[in-house]
Amino acid sequence: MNVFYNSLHNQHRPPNEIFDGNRDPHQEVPERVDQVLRALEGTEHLVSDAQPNLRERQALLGMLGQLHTSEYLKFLQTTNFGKDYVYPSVFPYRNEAQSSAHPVAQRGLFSFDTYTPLNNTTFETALCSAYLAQHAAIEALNSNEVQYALCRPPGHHAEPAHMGGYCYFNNGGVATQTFRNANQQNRIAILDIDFHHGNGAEKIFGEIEEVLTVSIHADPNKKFPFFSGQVTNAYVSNRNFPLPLGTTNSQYEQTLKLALEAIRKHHTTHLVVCFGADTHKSDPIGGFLLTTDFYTEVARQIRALKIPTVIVQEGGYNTASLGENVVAFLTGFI
Ligand code: SP5
Ligand code: ZN
Repeated sequence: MNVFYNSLHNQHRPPNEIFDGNRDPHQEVPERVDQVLRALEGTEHLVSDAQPNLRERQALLGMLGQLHTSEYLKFLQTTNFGKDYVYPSVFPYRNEAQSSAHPVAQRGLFSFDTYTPLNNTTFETALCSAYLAQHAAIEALNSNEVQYALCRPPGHHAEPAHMGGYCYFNNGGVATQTFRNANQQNRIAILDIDFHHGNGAEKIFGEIEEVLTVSIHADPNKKFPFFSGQVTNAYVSNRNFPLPLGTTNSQYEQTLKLALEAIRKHHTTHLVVCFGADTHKSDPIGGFLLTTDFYTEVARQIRALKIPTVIVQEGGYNTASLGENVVAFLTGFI
């Protein structure tokens, strides 16, 4: 399988996330990608460093404009955040009718948490991460073979006008939009199997019938992002499958079958899998009990759909097991 990564990902290196008033070490570290690359050594997968040229950059920026608001993109692209990471601290008090150009106000306006800091490298690394998803989708269209975008920073929490959950641009959305733009008849499903709810895709595509967003995730009463991911919601083309903390392989598999059934019923022509290994039993911020071998089985069941597929990397924070978990997952597709 083709694996696309960005060798400059390690410029994105926020030292801390602010949790409960504490500066905790940031979980979304460069070592994550390094460990995956190491685990891929000695496998048959074809790893390449994929950087956008000038024309591809322009195309990608245009596509990001179909997913995110121009205000949000302009904020990320043109603000001088400086070398040290800055954090939002004041959020709109349910009143976006009045705004302020003050940097503190702007950071709060475009964020929904204090886990997702900004500096002068953020726009570029997030752009290069999103490019991997676009490039993988183009390859999938050309080859009909499954492709893997080793994205970092991740994307599935990024909303039209908000960063959050370590995410800035919605990478899975970029892959989806690439499939949509290729042919208006394409019917896409996003299957989000990160531990956390895929709020970004739900918000971006929830009203678009031909894009089905499906997410299997931890009960949002207990886990981030808290404010979305319940079974019942107002979207027309969306299925949410919240699961309790402590979910095991066999419990997860039952839910996966339902999710795949929904994807079949949608008459899906193209699939985007947002894969997070934070469902693993060893994950420091997760809470499911999935095992490494089980990821191969999950992948086999997804592959049985026989739909052109792009896999986009999301979370997974145990750097010691992330590599083997990714390899286990990819193994199920070959
Ligand atoms: C892409 C992705 O998986 N984003 C997940 C973001 C969730 N962040 C939650 C961070 C809270 C963990 N801190 C717990 C510290 C307890 N002392
Ligand atoms: Zn996650």
